[in-house]
Amino acid sequence: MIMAFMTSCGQNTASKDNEGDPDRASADGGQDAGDGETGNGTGTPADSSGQAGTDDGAQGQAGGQDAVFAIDFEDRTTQGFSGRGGSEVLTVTDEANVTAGGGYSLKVTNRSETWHGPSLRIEKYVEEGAEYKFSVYVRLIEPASTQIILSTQIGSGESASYFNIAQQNVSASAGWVKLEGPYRYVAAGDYITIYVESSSPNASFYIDDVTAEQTGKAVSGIQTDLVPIKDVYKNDFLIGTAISLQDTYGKRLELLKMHHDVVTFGNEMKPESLQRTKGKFTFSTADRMVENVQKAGLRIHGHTLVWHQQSPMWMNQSSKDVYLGREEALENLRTHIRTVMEHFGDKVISWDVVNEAMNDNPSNPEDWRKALRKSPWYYAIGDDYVEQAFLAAREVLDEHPEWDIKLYYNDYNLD
Ligand SMILES: [Ca+2]
Repeated sequence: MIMAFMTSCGQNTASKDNEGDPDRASADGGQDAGDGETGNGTGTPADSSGQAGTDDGAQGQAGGQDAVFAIDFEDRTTQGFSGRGGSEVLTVTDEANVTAGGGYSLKVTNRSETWHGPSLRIEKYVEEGAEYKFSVYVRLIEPASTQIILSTQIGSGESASYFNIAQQNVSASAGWVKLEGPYRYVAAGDYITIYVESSSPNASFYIDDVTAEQTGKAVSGIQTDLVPIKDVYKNDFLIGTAISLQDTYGKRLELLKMHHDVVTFGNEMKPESLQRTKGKFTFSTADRMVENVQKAGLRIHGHTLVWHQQSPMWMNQSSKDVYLGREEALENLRTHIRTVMEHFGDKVISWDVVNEAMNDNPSNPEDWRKALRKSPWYYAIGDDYVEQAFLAAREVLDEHPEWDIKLYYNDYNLD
């Protein structure tokens, strides 16, 4: 069976404590880097102060009458921003500024997790169904470079969803860099934030001129006078796409159902989503998605049982760069695979058993051992961890001959 998965621009999925969906981040890496270098949309203090002499300073960076908010820290308060993790230190400072005619920005220090960063509650600004364009200027202090991500969180606790709005590789020497992107709030609610995080857990940075403007009204319905994509290819392969919780409701679900045969979850079945703490499985969000899409008649491809990212450290490490022994790591691997597969049973038609175990563009693809990514699983178990994962998954299937589930290895950039 062949499945074609399509992802749509601007719908990167992000997890709370990861640099977004690394599947997507990898694929988009070149493009992101390009954005940062073209100068298109990026700003520098010189650019902004240059405009200050002629523009009305009150207009700020918001740009136009659709502005929802424009935050510049010129009142010397944090203007509603708070630390996402609670331990971050947010300081309004005159050390840096990007606002035309202004002098202050928000300095973010003492981060210790990738998902830490300044966060702003915005639910009072968000109209369900409408699209907004967000932008923020970021100036990296340290390390020398990292990926900075502007994201939005919808909902809180276990039902929260996370989406990347914009992401860019930023260097400290680049000065102020503008991150900008759109997001349409198909589902809203009583807890929505935008926040800035980074792939380096300890990065410090300034932010300034945080703006939002409404760029699109609520969508009234889906276009139904089209031939569904799944019908066009019904004799060739299944049509699938990656989704998150909010795609399993309302018009988004109608659109999914119209064009697709199968879906996979961007983050909600990844190891850190299902077993962040050893022995404590958290299936509630994934279960809700399974129920919603199955009611709509969609099939599900499970993603992913074993991966080197978005997996909790306890699975294969005792501390940073210290790896568990082979037997302990194997037991963790097998327990996770078995528990997850038995939980979802034949609600899925297939699983990505192992994801992205190979290096990008390996120099000698003939030598698969040397091409293996030096990941925590590799260090803890050895170069047969991929095989061991498939054996563990096969064992579960052998105990359930009534299930018709295919096992896949998933990767990219191996041509
Ligand atoms: Ca400012």
